[in-house]
Amino acid sequence: FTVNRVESPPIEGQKPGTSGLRKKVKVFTQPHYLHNFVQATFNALSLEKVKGSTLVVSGDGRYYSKDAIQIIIKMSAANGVRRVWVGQNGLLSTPAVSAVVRERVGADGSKANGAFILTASHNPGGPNEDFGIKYNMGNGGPAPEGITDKIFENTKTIKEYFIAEGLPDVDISAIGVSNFSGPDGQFDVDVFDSASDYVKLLKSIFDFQSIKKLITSPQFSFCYDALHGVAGAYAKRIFVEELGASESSLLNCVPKEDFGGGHPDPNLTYAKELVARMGLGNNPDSNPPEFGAAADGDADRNMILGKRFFVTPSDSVAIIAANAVQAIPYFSSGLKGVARSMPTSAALDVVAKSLNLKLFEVPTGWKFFGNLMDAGLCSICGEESFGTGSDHIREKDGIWAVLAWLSIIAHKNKDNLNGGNLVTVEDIVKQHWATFGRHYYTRYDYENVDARAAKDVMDHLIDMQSSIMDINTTIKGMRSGMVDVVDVVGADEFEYKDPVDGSISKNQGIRYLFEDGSRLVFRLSGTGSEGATIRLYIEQYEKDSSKTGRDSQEALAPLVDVALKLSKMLEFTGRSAPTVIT
Ligand code: VG1
Ligand code: CO
Repeated sequence: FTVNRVESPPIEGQKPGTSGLRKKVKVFTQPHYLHNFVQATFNALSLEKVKGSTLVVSGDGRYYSKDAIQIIIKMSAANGVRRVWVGQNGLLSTPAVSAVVRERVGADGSKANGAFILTASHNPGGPNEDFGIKYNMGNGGPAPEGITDKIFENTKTIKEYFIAEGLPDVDISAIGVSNFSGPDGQFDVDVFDSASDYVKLLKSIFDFQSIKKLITSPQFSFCYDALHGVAGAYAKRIFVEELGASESSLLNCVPKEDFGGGHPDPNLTYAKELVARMGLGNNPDSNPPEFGAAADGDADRNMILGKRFFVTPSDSVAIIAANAVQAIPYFSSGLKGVARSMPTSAALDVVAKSLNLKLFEVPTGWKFFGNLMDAGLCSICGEESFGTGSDHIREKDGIWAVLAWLSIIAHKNKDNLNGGNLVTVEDIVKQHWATFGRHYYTRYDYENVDARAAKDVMDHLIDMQSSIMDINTTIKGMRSGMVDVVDVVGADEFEYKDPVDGSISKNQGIRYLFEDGSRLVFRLSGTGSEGATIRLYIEQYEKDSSKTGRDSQEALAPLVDVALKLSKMLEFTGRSAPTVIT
């Protein structure tokens, strides 16, 4: 092949968000749009580093992925990349990409230097929906802000990109290596099995035998919903072939370009089928399984459910941390530390305190956990947004979280699987609350709000922060005679200083902190592709074990009321109710 230099002026709006660049497919398919972003990334990494490198290119298989992969292969070849690794059919979950970057060794002994992940995660897919791309570094984690800022700067000044001419489309459905030669010498495309490296890694972390014993025991029943995302490419291999689950326990496990028309977000609103199967929501099944879980489009998120029981993600990470050393072989020699994103509830903090572990509070987005893990400061981390993971890779990991839960259930029932009463998911969570107290938690999302109105809400919330006294007067006024909401004692915008490299990230969410540890957090989403999404996070701690069994929406109602009035949500946005409650 030869190298073609294509003149291409900057295209507006290519700023990577919380997790890469996500836009409507129609935006991505504009001439030069994807090309400019890919070249801007190569330029940000520096062309010397790109030359001779090995790159992984794959994703959740959503619409436009196949075309995008061929474009990125050709641009890689033209920019001097030595080899591109592609998961079969272009499929690799986000955690599997991270595992492949860290663990896979090519037939010629090569290791990967980085990866383009093609996903818009939990956003819907299809010709009228979303596509996305993000770059991960040699540690297998998302590019840090220093790099994503540089990419964005480059997209604003770009003049040209390079693309191979005379390089045929590579058949990504067939495993094997194709060799080509260009001006810089040889260029290879290596299409490999999407699951094997990842499965091998998971088997080195968990005790598959004890999980299998649980799954195949008559007291237990299991269900997994991939919402037609890429988790389906792993579910059969792991849950059925390795762990003995029946095929009928897998729901929506065939990956589809449009996720079957659904919204591949594992929460109580969008994972309707699983929710019903687990005996929750409208039309609940009458005989639900003991355990259910779901994943998002790129399989880095997880929702954990018990029989008629929902585990909040903030509780989930706390419970995994509290039980990891006993239940998961990978952690048997102890945890290095734990971390959560700022809006995630402090349930993990209470566990950290009792286990005498370091706890880190980082901004939203997995990229902030990577430095802590690379520095050996953190073993387990999580976000309230259904993201949980550990330092086995540098992304959150949906299937890892499911295996962590299965390990804990197996451990709690190890002497119990011959006919005793199963210790259930609900038992485990309630026992946890009894020991550590409960953090009532809910998140309200206002999706697709007018961008101006969203900014007004935020500006108003920041303005008010100048006087705590006024805030408290306002709250007392709106709840006259009620004593269920205590005083605000602090209000700020969250700012993070990375303890490893000292970098500072500002404006990471508006916080109102109450005397009893309750919190209201407001932030704008950085993963949407249209308009703005306001996220409101509400949390209240209850130590008294006689009061930890309430319905969470009911328990939080007074605080929700304060949040909505304080932010003037209805006045600014015209929304009387959120789009999604989790
Ligand atoms: C959301 C979540 C955040 C998560 C991010 C990427 O970001 O809140 O916790 O890390 O999505 O997850 P935002 O900026 O929209 O709040 V994924 O599974 O979309 O890669
Ligand atoms: Co995701």
